[in-house]
Amino acid sequence: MSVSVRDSLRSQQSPLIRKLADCIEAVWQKTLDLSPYQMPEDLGYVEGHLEGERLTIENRCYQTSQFRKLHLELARVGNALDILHCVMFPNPNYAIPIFGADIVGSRGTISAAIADLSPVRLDRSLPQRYQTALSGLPPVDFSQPRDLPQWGNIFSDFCLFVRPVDEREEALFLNRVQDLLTLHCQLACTSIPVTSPLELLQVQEGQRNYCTKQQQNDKTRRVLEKSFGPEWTERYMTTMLFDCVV
Ligand code: BLA
Repeated sequence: MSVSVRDSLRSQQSPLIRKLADCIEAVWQKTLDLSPYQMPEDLGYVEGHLEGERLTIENRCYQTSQFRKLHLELARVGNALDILHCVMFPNPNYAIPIFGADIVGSRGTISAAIADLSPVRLDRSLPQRYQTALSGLPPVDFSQPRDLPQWGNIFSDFCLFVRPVDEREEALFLNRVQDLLTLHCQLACTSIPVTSPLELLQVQEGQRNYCTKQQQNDKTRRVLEKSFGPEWTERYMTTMLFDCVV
């Protein structure tokens, strides 16, 4: 399936967001066999403005045999806030981590750039193949690392959460996410599905925990509630951003 690169919102966004969105789709297209994903009809393109500025959201979703949902979202609040959100939810019969990334930018600066391969195991460890591959990546150093919030105990020890201060750090972040993503797609494609009912349950529980914690991100919730109200936001966060299938 071919992926269109034409995108109205994307062309207006911060360079790092634009580049990462292009990069994510390019890696997906190169390494995975993408199929269409049926998203709720009214949630592909959304605009809202209850109070204050208009919030525009564009969603792209795909699926593959290893991933029940690949989700790339771009959002913009007025002319002030640019957001990229990406999550790759594995099918529950694959005991592989959840790739997630979020970038929040405002008027030319990026305040938050986060990317991780988050474990689904209860002990928060990554599969050995992932640990080995990730340990082989070159070290990265950012001048303004950020602290994770309390709900952020879902992330791995390899989680990157920074405020990139200049173009060099933005490029470093982009390169590192490209490495993480490429590595993940390659490892996912060669991973073997789990068959034991216990393992299946454990993966489901891990994915559910990931979604429940992400739904506690008040910063995301507040932005959405301002434009769409609490009910719509609850539905969006639990069906589109972090839906647990089980
Ligand atoms: C932070 N997310 C934020 C912030 C905003 C949003 C405004 C605060 C920025 C800052 O502290 O500088 C907003 N993010 C959004 C909105 C959407 C979105 C509106 O995705 C969607 C429409 N968040 C994710 C994913 C991860 C994630 C996949 O969606 C990680 C893989 C993490 N975002 C994340 C974290 C913070 C954040 C850890 C910091 C939260 C905090 O400091 O309290």
